[in-house]
Amino acid sequence: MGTPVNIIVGSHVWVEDPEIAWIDGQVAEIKGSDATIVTANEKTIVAAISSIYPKDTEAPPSGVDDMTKLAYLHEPGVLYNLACRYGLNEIYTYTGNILIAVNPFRRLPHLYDTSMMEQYKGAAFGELSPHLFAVADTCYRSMINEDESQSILVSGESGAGKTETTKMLMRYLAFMGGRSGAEGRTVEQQVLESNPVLEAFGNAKTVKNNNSSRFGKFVEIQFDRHGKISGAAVRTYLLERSRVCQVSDPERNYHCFYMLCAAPPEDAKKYKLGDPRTFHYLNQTNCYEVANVDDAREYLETRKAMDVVGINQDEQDAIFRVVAAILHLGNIDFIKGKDIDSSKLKDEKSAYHLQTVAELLMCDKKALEDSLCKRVIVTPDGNITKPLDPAAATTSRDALAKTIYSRLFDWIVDKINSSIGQDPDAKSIIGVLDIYGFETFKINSFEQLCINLTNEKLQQHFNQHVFKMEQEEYTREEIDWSYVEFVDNQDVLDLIEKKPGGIIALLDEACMFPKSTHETFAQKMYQTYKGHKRFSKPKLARTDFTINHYAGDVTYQADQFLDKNKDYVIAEHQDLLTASRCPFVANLFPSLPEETSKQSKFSSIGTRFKQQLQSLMETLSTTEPHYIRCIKPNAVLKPGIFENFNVLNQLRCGGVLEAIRISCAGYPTKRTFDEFLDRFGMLAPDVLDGYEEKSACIAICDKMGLKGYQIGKTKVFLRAGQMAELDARRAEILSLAARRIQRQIRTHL
Ligand code: AOV
Ligand code: MG
Repeated sequence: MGTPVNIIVGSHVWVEDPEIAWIDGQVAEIKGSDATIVTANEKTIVAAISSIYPKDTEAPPSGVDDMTKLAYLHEPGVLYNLACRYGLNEIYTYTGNILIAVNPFRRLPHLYDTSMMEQYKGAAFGELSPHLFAVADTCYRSMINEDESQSILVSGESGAGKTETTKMLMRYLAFMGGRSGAEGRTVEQQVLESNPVLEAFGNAKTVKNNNSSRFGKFVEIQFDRHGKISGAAVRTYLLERSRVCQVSDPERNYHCFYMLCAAPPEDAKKYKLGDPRTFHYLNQTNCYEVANVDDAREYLETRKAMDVVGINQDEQDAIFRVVAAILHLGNIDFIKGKDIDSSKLKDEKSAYHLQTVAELLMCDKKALEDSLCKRVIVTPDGNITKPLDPAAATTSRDALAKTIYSRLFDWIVDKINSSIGQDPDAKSIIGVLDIYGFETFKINSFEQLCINLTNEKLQQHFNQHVFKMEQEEYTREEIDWSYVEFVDNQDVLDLIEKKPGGIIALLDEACMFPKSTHETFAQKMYQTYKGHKRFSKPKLARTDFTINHYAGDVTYQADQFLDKNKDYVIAEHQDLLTASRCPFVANLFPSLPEETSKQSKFSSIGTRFKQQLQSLMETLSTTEPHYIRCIKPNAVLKPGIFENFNVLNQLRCGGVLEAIRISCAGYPTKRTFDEFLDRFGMLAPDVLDGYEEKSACIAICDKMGLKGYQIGKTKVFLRAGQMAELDARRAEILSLAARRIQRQIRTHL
């Protein structure tokens, strides 16, 4: 960000504060490179001049609706502006054409009703208050007018409001592209109703969000040549599988499990369900309810949404039968069997649940039991059956539950796609991306690496876009921008995904080599990336490694990387379910070609994810992007609380500060000739008469000795710090004038 060069005694400035990040104050004294500042709460702070920023004393108290209107574009200015607006319930703010949305954590129904949509329809961007409808409308109109596909990229951390934003965007697009008066199940209704269906199976209550999406989603809405919605496709990314068998307080498993337990008695009875507290996959945590959510009602709503989306009664039945089977599966326990290292069912209860699972999945009970507690080993001399000990049998049980659940989820996504239908002749698309933001926890594993890779990719896309927009403005104004540079994050991307040599490639190699352990994998990384700018080994670490991401350092634990990267269905499980008498279940496990089935060939989750991302980026590159950055103002999920440090960190992770840095590398301050003269005409009153606007601006800049500024066709472009320089001169003149007046008053007295 720009270095403020001109700070003088009396300047209003922002200075760092350990409690609220930035505090405003006034410079009382300057000594060498330090300034003494008296802050708003009457503390005296000495700080290096290079670490303080000028404060715009003329900024409106209610903030500005576009950050680029700030006289000083810097971190404290941006933060303070957002905080002011949030206090007034203005949750949306632009930074150029990026929309920043701060989660209100309270319902604001008037903000999203039909009359609001009517208002934004066709309104010029920036004419009305910032709003996600304005972004959606711009998107829709550009698609129609410029005949170009569009995308809206929504990002932010968990609970920031991405999914709510996405749903509202889709509503607006359905409003614009729907067929008024159309009867029955319209494409746009199906598109909208796909949301509750996906949420029932892919969302869960977490520490961070009561309705957290545990998968990424890209919805591609297709439009015909009349601008009407003609089809849609949903792509999903990396559903969190571990949640199916492993949850901890205060989180829950996927919503659908609780819904089904709360279903009307005839349904619950059909699936032999009841109190969720009786199921191991649900009772590892004490959390069964979500505030303001009625699972019984959600069940009926989900069924209704499934109807709209085109999942028929039989299919719905089968889906919930599979969900119920997973719950019963989790209640099958094992104890030591007769033979060494073998296992058997623990008790009558386990036998009952085994029986129930077999009934629900319509498979053979004995075959189910064998698939859980035995393995067939292929040897050159034929197959040998090896028993599993109770711990291994339990792992096998959980693996089966996870596999079935993730296949079920994929089936639902495919079904939604085929039922809504794709329009092969679509003229253009609008894509909406709702994907997990940058993550850094105490313990970061393989999932975080994939998530953060996604964010690195999107960040690169974002930077290139911001940079391009900036350059376009310079070109439009016909100014020279040849020396504006920006740092790319290609080196981090290479570190993670380059083939060969990247982390994912090394991981795949380790997974294919039977003797590898997470230790050998870590050693290999330490050797390969020794001295890499973006990679480091924490002191004393044996398997941890740190990546220097654009949003900061993240230390990953390599412990479970190998396991988590391996995607295979255990052959016994595959065989069991392929043979199910229920066509729905059998269909989830289509039989594999002979040679792959027995060897349970390794397939890499990391590599598949990388390819999915690649294909997403290719799609995005054919569209004109629009960005929405969601911000979670506090960690307690309550209205009215704005935590400065927390927000700053998100502005950093969401690339907002980076976007500002990029624009600061060029000409962060742009003022039309008019605005410029209004503010600074007083610096050279003589030039105001006679000169036309443009020459007057040049005359003022030259008189003030500015170097490197540029004059465009309609605007003055100032380098970082030059605005402060001019303001300081202005303040000087104003205070001189004030003193002169005071003197005059005194002499007259
Ligand atoms: P996320 O999608 O970003 O998190 P959500 O969109 O689920 O976050 O939002 C979290 C919660 O914040 C919602 O359930 C609402 O209660 C509230 N909320 C968000 N946006 C609004 C809004 N515009 N108006 C009112 N309330 C809102 V995650 O999927 O966890 O990454 O994984
Ligand atoms: Mg979400």
